[in-house]
Amino acid sequence: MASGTVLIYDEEMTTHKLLWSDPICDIEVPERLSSSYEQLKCYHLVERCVHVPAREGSEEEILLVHSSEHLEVAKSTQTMNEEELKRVSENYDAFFFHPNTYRCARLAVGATLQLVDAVMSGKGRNGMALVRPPGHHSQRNAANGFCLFNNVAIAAEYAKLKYDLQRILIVDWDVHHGQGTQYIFEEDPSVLYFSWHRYEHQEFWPSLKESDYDAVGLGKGKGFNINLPWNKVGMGNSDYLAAFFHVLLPVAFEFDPELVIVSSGYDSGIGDPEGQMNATPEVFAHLTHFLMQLANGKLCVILEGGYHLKSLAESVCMTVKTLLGDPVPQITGEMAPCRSAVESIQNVRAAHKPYWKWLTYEDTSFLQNLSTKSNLLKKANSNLSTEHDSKITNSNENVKVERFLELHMKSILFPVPPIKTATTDSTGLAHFLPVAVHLVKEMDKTEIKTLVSGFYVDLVEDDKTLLSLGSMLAILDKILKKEVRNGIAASPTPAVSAAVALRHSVRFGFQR
Ligand code: X5A
Ligand code: ZN
Repeated sequence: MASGTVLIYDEEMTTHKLLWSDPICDIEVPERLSSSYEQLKCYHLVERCVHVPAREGSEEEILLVHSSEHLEVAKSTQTMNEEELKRVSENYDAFFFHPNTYRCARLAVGATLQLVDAVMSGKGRNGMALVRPPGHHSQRNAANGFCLFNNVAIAAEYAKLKYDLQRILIVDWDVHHGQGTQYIFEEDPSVLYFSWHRYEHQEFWPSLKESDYDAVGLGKGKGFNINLPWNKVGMGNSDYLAAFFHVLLPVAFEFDPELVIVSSGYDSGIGDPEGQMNATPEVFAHLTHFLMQLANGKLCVILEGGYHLKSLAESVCMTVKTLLGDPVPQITGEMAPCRSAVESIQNVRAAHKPYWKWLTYEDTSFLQNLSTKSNLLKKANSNLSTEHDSKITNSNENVKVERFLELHMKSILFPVPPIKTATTDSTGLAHFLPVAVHLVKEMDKTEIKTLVSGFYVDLVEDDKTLLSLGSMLAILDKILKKEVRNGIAASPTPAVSAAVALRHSVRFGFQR
């Protein structure tokens, strides 16, 4: 049974870099990878993962998606000088070649396939691959938007072939439309592609008509391409969660994928210069957690964009932490999607109603009402936020996202108000606890005897055991009354009392 979380990272992918000045491409820097990995180390997440080495994707694997012409052009750049590299790069919309780009792109493909193999073979339950260059803009015959080979698309074709999969879900939460991935699977009903993206009524790059909600797929693939265009910047946690609740998750559960692959761009997170969105790192923990409920947990997360180094790194950590099974942090703040988000969600739901019965069954009249109510009514019902997260960024242009995240992550990871922990010892244990401690009184010995005499006949004569039992039962009582979440009992015979308490929690606890 697969249990671990796989992490794939190869420092060599930091050698791909921009050699000349280009204000469009200069955000795609090697530090995106190295600083994310450093932050994973900082949170002690690296040591909790199963490490699988990257490898080069083979030519044959790249040709699953790309033309041999495209492969040959990419290959030919290995021996070029700067001037030649610049000239080839200019043939594409937002791409740069470095002499080691081809090697890095092959490692990015190979790392992605290694992750698919690890998850499909059961070496790991799920995992993440930190790769550069990214992939989702790359097309059969073209580099585009910092992407040379479409790592995720190749992985989907590879998984279909090698593991005979019939249904793969690709979730693209990068802030850009992965038009490359859309083109590759447009007619393919075995790959369900979902992408949300900054669109602004086609104003935002790549400014394509086919990024809108009415591009639902072609031929046999109709219904298997889902575009959720954001027509305003500043989308936040509530907008992303609403998109998951009301669009992606109903469809995904009906589709019932055998494998989920995430085109995991974090330029949809707060502070990103491209996305201009407001979602905080912990929302990615929730998105990850939802997707872990599909495909028996077989989830492969592949890095795409993300250009605010701090925001990117924290969001990567949130994702890996969740893959490892840690509890997801609470989301605070405005919990209603904004008007523009609701409109987009309604549009994509309407476009896909012919293809997915779960969209028909869900009653979303409440969303309809929200989008037509007056501002006053909306405020009164506190249903819908008309403005985005004003508390976080809108009020002050000069807000430093980095500073904000520094404080924010502390409050997320050590939430207040704290979970209450009980203890029966006032001196020894209190300093271990991060939160306020409630003292509980030991129970009366005869009381305990009466309680346990039915099944622990041989134990109840021992005084120490009775004391331990008393401590444990007192805490158990608090837990059952929901006054505390957990507790520590001071006890002369810890092993005995723990064992007895466990058995008691089974006997009594769940009968109340
Ligand atoms: C992978 C990714 C963005 C390209 C933006 C070009 N690409 N203006 O985020
Ligand atoms: Zn992006």
